[in-house]
Amino acid sequence: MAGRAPKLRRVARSPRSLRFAIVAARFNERITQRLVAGALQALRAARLGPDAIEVHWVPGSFELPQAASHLAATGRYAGIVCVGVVIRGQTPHFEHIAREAASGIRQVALATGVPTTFGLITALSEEQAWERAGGEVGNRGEEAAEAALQMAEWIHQLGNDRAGRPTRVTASAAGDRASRGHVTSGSGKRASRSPVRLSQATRGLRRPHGTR
Ligand code: DLZ
Repeated sequence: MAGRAPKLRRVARSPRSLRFAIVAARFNERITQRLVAGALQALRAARLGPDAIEVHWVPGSFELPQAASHLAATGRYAGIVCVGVVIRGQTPHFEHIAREAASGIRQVALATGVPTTFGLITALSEEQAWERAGGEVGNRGEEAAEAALQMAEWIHQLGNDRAGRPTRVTASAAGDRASRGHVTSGSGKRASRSPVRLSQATRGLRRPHGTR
């Protein structure tokens, strides 16, 4: 059985100030549209502001990392969701595109610090792709949007900026973080009011869901 991503119930920081981008590959566009719809549904469920979600289209999945990199460089986005559909053809093209898209998206996330998530379907057939675009095996776009929301919230709770630098370094900030349960006490126990959503998310990620 295929796995499902855990749902984020709500976003902790003022959601109206957050902006997310979806980058979508036009290749296999009818299926990708379903991934975009899934991603939009997840982001809208987080009650973001009215202009907080943008959709950018690129020719194919190979172009997703470059587009994500440009978007991340603007500094405007709390998260970027990449969606595309790569279906195995007669040649190794499929593998090159899938591999470059995956590693490029990871590089954007690591280099910029902006959560940039992988909502690609890599399928052996069109039928298998439809199953992962809102069919029996979930919606990879929706799951990638959930992941972007969770990562954006987690980075914010760490108190780091997107480049990984602490934004709040004063003693009061440290105390503030401790009181909200983001650090452990000297005894190694977690401070009393731990962030529920993050622990829920982490627990969900550890739960065995079977293989994809
Ligand atoms: C060329 C190509 C092929 C054969 N297959 C796919 C695919 O299954 N999914 C996809 O998103 N894009 C495909 N492309 C297009 C490439 O991603 C890219 O747009 C072109 O190679 C131009 O760089």
